[in-house]
Amino acid sequence: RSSDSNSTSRNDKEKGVNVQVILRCRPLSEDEARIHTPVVFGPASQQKDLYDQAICPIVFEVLEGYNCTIFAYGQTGTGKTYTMEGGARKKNGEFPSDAGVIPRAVKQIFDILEAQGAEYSMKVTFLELYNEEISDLLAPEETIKFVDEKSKKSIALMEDGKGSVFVRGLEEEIVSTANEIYKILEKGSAKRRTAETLLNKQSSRSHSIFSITIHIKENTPEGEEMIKCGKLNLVDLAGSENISRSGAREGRAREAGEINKSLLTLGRVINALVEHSGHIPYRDSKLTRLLRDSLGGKTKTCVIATISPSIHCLEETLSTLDYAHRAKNIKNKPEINQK
Ligand code: ADP
Ligand code: ZZD
Repeated sequence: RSSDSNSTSRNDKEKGVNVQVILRCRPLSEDEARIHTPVVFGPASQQKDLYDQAICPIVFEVLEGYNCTIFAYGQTGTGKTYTMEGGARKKNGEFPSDAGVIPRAVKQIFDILEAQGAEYSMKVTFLELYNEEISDLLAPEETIKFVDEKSKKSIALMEDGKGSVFVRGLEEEIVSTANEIYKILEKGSAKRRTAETLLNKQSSRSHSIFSITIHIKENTPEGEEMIKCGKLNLVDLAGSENISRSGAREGRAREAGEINKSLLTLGRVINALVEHSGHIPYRDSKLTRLLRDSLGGKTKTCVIATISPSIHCLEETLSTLDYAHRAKNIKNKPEINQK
């Protein structure tokens, strides 16, 4: 190209031009596809693909009596809520094709229990953690307005003396059908939105935890009665954008008070676990106290890291991949709960 027809070329000579780098991912070979358990779901993957291939086996384990936790981690706007909740419920009662992990897990649990003709009982909780404060998304209507004064006192993290943490005062709803849970989710979502508006919350900074506990009665071949208990925690984390790879991001984010203590501590707990440090700082945040057993404990844990394909998000994407890669090295020791 001639230099006078292109004004950048002079600039190019002075400032230099970056090497262009292109990344291309080929499809799986036939051999690879045969033994493949996918860990990367591309932009064209559907909610059903991710669920059937990665989440379905986890739900089976919950019904066998394991505690399991699924985290969604990533920058705001990359699809955490889409992955966990998905598209809204249809007015005609039809199951949405873009339903996410939570409604699909609920459906699968009831489908299996009904097919087995199992004797079971089930309860759910739904909470939000914002700025180190817990809100009960299932608490009766009135309390939301006083979330700052009242429920702060009634909701508290307590230790049971055996190292387990529970939320005192948290509403536990007993449920017996999938539809009941969908209604509860609807109620919880509405409440979350009200609280967000009322208290001027930025939703990308909150964590939500939806938990299902299932007790299943079974008879051993010896004719003895046995109770298996499984718990599934579904966690939609706050946006990871203000957490850098080294920990807290300096500068603007810090000044703006945007550092999310729980998310920051989660990262530190993961680092401490994979580096086998003596001290694991579980107690430094509510999130890590609540989910302690999912991080190096007896719970089976899965992290879904969500990323954007855009070049503008590259730095955050690398940070998320790095985080996911570290989380992969955590070793838990799952145990079946049975009595
Ligand atoms: P986050 O919870 O991480 O902030 P959202 O779940 O709100 O992100 O997703 C941001 C936007 O991108 C939403 O409009 C959502 O519907 C869309 N989206 C996210 N992931 C997908 C996906 N895998 N397929 C189609 N749309 C998606
Ligand atoms: N992501 C949708 C909610 C939203 O933000 O509106 S989808 C699923 C899990 C946790 C909370 C809500 C839901 C969701 C829903 C939709 C509409 C009203 C309430 C709840 C949902 C989707 C399909 C089946 C059941 C619930």
